[in-house]
Amino acid sequence: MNHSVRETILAAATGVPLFVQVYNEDHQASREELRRGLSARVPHIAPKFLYDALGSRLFDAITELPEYYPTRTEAGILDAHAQAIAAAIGSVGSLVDLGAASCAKGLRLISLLHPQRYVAVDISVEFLRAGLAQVQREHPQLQVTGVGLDFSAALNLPPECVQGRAAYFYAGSSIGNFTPADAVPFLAGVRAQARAGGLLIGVDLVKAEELLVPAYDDALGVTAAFNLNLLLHLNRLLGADFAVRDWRHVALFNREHSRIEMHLEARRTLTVHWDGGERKFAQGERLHTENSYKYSIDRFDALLRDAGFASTKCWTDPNRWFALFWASG
Ligand code: AVJ
Repeated sequence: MNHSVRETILAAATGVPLFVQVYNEDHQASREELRRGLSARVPHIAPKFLYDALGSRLFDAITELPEYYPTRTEAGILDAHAQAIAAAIGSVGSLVDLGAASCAKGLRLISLLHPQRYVAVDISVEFLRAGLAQVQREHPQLQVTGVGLDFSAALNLPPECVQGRAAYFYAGSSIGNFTPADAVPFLAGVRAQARAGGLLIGVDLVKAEELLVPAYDDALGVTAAFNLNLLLHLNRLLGADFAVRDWRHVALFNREHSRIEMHLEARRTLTVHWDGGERKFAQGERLHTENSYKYSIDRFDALLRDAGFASTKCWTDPNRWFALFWASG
């Protein structure tokens, strides 16, 4: 980040949201990553590529589906235990919302914690504009900053963005996109930045397959559209020629790894071409597009402690479908 951006952040005023695209995506590097994934023995694409402009809207629609319990269950936990959660977190100068998207959950926490500054982070700063305008309307005195940043590898947030004691918020069980082995260093990085503050994190819990699988394979086909839309994004990024109708959405629960997997399965034998390469897919062959790990409360608590957090508190819903942890120390 250059000098003038640092000064802009330091001078952040109240009343007008400030927007910063910290990490201008290295398109060459992401194209290389995509080509490698498509050419691998088991073809795979990282889930962050699900979130182009349409993908982000489709994900928003997913959160309203009757089968997709995580978003509303997490909101219910936050409502039911609001006072206890606020007391555990204590007073904060900054609320840092990781993967803030529409900022709907951030708004709930702002009302609960009364920070001076709200820092919303998402892979593209464009996705934050509408949500942050709403936040600023409802809280005119709040310092509002939107940061466009791909933090799927590591959270390299400019330290200038965060002032005072900070609560980091990672909602919706997005931590489930990391393998447990990768989640530990990521969480350790958040802990290092949070220092005297801490992390409020939502985690989806292991439950019956009859509840898990429909949440990722809904009757309306919105999740199928969300998954298939990845192909349109790949066509644009790579100059590829994926035909959406040649592919089928597959969601399954892999019990051995305790994760939902999303795949795209070729309906017929076909060859996909892209700038500088191609790959043949046999009928039934799959492209792996997402993992969504499901935890037990004890297992996730152990993961937080492996990441270095000394103290954890946990709240859950009556069905024990979802958990919210406050990790600090
Ligand atoms: C945004 C990663 C939390 O894993 O439940 C929803 C993404 N994928 N439906 C999840 C998702 C398909 C979601 N996270």
